[in-house]
Amino acid sequence: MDKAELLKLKKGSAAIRIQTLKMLKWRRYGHLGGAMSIVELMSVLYNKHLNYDPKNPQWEDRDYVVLSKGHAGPAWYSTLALHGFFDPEMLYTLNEGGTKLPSHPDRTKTPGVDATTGSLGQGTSVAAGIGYAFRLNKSSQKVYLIVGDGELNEGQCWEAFQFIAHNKLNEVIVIIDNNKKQLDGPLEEIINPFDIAKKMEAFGFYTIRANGQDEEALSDAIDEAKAVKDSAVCIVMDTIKAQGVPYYYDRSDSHSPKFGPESDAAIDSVIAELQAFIDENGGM
Ligand SMILES: Cc1ncc(C[n+]2csc(CCOP(=O)(O)OP(=O)(O)O)c2C)c(N)n1
Ligand SMILES: [Mg+2]
Repeated sequence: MDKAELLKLKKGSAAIRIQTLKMLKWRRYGHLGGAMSIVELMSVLYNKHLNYDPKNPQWEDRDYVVLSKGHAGPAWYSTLALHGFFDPEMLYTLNEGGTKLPSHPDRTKTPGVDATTGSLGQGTSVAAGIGYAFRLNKSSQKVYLIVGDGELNEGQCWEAFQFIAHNKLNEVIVIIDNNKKQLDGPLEEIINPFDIAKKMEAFGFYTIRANGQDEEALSDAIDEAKAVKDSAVCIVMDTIKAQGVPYYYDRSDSHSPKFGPESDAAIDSVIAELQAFIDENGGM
């Protein structure tokens, strides 16, 4: 990847992280941990890999995104706003009565959202159905399915994965956010998923591992996934819960904190650093 393209992706991640943190801080609570770990992925998808038209979100030939770990909605909303789907001011209605931005995505409310999610597991079946429709239509569209590692506790994921693998449904690009934690602690302590990549391989997936903090590695993994023929395909993305906000790395409330003076200061310093990075590199 050339330097200019990589810089665009990195600035894109910085802008999404800033916007998401500002929105959550304004709301005073929210799913910070799982939103932060998909920021780089969102930048790589919306700045490079997805086919979409923000002025026509229902464009027939678009690629789809299914955020099965729906609680990470705020990172997706920031991404959609920054990419022209709606006015960024709308972000400051997150979770309010009557909002178009409920904490978990709703396809009937938000431009750019194609699947209603939040009840973990269900998005996997929705994406399998969308991918199968692409297959029946002989379409080259893709659906990017983003699944949490804790979400894999849901049996429905494995039913959908069997269907995807059986049909060699490479229209679905399964991306597992392996941030090693779920709502109330480390996966290993709650329900150990063991080796997720090996499991996906055993289920019949061509499986790629990628560093989910590294835009270039993620983009290469998506290129590799798109090129796979005659097999289901999965990217296991290695991330950190609350990625980019070190204050939360060792805290037990990283999943969905309520903010106070100490966390406000930590978040403000992350925002300032990221904004300086953008400004030093020619702005957005
Ligand atoms: C069916 C269902 N059960 C429980 C929940 C409550 N819940 C929301 S997020 C979460 C943890 C998810 O962990 P993970 O998939 O690892 O998400 P991430 O670490 O990316 O935030 C749980 C249990 C839910 N949303 N849906
Ligand atoms: Mg997790």
